[in-house]
Amino acid sequence: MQNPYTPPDQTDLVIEDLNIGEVVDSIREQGYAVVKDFLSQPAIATIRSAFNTEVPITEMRAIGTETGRTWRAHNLLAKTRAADAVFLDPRLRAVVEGVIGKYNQINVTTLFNTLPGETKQLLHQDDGLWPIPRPHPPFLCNALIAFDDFTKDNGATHLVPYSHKWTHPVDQATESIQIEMQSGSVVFWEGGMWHAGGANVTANQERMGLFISHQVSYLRPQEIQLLAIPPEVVRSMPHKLQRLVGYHTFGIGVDGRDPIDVLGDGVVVHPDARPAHHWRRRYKEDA
Ligand SMILES: O=C(O)CCC(=O)C(=O)O
Repeated sequence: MQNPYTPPDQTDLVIEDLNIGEVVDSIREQGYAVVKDFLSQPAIATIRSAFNTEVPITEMRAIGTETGRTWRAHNLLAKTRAADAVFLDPRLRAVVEGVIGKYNQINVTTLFNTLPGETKQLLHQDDGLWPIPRPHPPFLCNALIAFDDFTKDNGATHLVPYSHKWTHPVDQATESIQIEMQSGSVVFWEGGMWHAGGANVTANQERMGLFISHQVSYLRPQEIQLLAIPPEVVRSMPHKLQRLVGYHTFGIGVDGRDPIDVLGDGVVVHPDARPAHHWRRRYKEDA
């Protein structure tokens, strides 16, 4: 029997003119892929406006930086519905499925704003949080969508191609490439890829991006979606998004019930369950 976590073959899959097989192959082989014009400018403008008004943002030190020039907002699905369509975009869904398999869920959702004066981050691997010996199959698939143009000067992401297959830690001086891309484009990378946010050496150009990380559904997410998004907010989400934030059965579900039904009625006890003395009595009566 095939392992259900094995990603499907998407060689011939094309969605909205995007050759999913090529993107997935590139992520699996070289560790990353860039898709130009993934979001249209009107879509970017709408989401940006919602992010500016609905989503509080705060200073958060990025890995290896001390300047306070990185602003972030985490847990976006709890705060706005403006980007739901991005999470459900069939191209994103297919790429994630191609890299880590169909049983996947959301790991982290973040707005990154790298401000002028920010320094380069340390090279790191996002999947290093889970202490799984390398080499291992891909279990994390990341996407960073450019809201501003990403340039070498304003902090375009550094990637070390092919490093997702390495089993040794890298030296911080390891050569990297910077992913320059225009607003609306996306860079995907496999979770084992060594990468770093770049330095923003401009005087006045912010570098805003939407980061979406997915993982296999049997791992604990870095940002616990089940806790971070209040149930009343989850109830207002599209059904597919509810599944993606963790309301999926895992083994037996919740007392045999689908977690989405439990979300709906709050009942966490199986309808046939009774206190033990009830069953003992029945058992004795039957004997
Ligand atoms: O902002 C980027 O380009 C990458 C950010 C990143 O890897 C991080 O903050 O951990």
